Amino acid sequence: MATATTKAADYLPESIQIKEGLDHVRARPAMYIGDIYERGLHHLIYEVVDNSVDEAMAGHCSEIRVILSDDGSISILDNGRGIPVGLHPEVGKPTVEVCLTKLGAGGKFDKDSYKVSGGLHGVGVSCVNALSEWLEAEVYRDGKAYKITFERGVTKQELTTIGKSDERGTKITFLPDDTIFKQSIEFKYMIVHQRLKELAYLNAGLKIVLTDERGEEAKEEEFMFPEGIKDFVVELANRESDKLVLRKPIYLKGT
Ligand code: 0RA
Repeated sequence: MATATTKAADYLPESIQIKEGLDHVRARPAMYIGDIYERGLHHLIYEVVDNSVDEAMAGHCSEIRVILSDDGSISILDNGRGIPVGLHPEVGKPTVEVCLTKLGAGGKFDKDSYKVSGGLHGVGVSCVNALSEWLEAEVYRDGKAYKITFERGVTKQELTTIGKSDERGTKITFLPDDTIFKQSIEFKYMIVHQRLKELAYLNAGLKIVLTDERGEEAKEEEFMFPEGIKDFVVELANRESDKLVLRKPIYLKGT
């Protein structure tokens, strides 16, 4: 499909590979997100949130916000460094565009960075993009706000500066593609709640806020555990306090 923004870069081998990658995700979605039902639908969220958690584990992000919106879309915001916007040397496009379109480009390119990936995770935010009717990314860094938009993984509006900003971070908003998912594309509050709370327990001190703007009255919950896994053990103990053997959990830390 020719668009007004078609460029020479679109015909480079890198760009053709990107197109083939996204086509494969859409042809075989379950290979990437596990299934095309409720589990796979929610996997899209985890994929995006995991990138923000990585940024937190690298010590650059203290807060993640997840917002369920009335139109069925979801936004994931973090106060990390913001996905880089400069031109990617190999692809010749902004790095944020490469992260969101190239399979396996994921969040960071430095291999040493601490990643939460494992099992099905870490297939990358480009999979989420490919399986979304639309996706928008906003990056706040270097005193500016940038925005890029996609439809079913294909760049719709190239990266542009949308204004000045003193903020720092990344916001990703997407609407899952209902032609991919076999059942409802409605996110379930309790599924998201459970996952975000677990992530907060696993990342001591990280603040995760979940807001549900759908329906009559908005709902908001905040998860932040100063002592992380230790707080989790205390919560588990309190659930079955009658069977407690030890009052206080034994905590050991090392590498
Ligand atoms: C690549 C490099 C850098 C940050 C990120 C990716 C990054 C990715 C995501 C995805 C969601 N939130 C994110 N925040 C950051 C480091 C860039 C630098 O050195 O400034």
